[in-house]
Amino acid sequence: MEKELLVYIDGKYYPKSQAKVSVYDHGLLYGDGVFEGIRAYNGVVFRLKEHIDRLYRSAHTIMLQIPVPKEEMIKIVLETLRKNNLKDSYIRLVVTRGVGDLGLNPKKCPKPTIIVITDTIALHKSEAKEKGVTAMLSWVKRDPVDATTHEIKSLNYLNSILAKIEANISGVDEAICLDKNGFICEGVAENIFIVKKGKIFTPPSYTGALPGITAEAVMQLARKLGYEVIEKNITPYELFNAEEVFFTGTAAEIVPVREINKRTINNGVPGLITKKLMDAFAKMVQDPKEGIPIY
Ligand code: PXG
Repeated sequence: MEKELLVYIDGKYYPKSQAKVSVYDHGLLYGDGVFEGIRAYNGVVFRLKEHIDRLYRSAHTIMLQIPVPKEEMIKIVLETLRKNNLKDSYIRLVVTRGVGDLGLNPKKCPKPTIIVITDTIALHKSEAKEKGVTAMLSWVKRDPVDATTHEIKSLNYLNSILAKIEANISGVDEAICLDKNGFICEGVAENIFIVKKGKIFTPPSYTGALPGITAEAVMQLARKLGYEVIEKNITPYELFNAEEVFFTGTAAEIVPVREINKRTINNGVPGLITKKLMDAFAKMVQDPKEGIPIY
């Protein structure tokens, strides 16, 4: 039998089938917690420091005191990967408010729960990357910046899940959320970019989008390749008429969008700039300088 993956919970390692948290954990009861989705490529954890920084910013915003310093958290992630002999991996780092009673007051939770899941990830190129995906604008507005904003990578993902359900029942691959003013915000777990007259545009974080680590890397790559990248409000009209549209995210990497609400983008094929960025990104993630080595 294949050996079970080990999961880190609060200083101990448990086989996947026995990796459990209390039903009194406020991460479960109230979605009170923060997380990161991270990837390792060929023995290097891509932009791990940036992910850890973002985790601590999310925690700081919700006044969750992570009980270990950042350097220790990096060590925990690397150690979990080593325990599982992983070189290419999907890493899920979760810090919940911890165990409390059946009231939402976080004061009742003395100790946050730290969970590190490192699992395998399929690396082969999917059809989505070659042909592009279909998407729709969802009726579900992104949580506003003066509420449970997605700038915080919290355990509250119902906003994204509602949008994803709409995509599922409509038979398209992905959903795109608008902000409360009607501007384009982001995909359910991806940032969004459009190309217009050779320039690249993406919504600013004040639409309530997560400041994506892949998006940041892609903006750096695009500028290096000589493209202008501009953060500005994007209307649905601009999206429908864009020359190219693509998503970025840790899980998605870069994915071209070929159709939105039945409007074809770029004749339904991935655009040139999108493809250039996909190639550059595929090289970037293999660069040891872009992350922290596991071994
Ligand atoms: N927006 C939102 C709302 C996200 O959740 C992104 C943008 C892209 O950010 P990064 O930093 O990944 O480029 C995300 C990322 C999962 C999973 O398992 C979710 C994300 C990333 C990885 C895994 O659901 N969300």
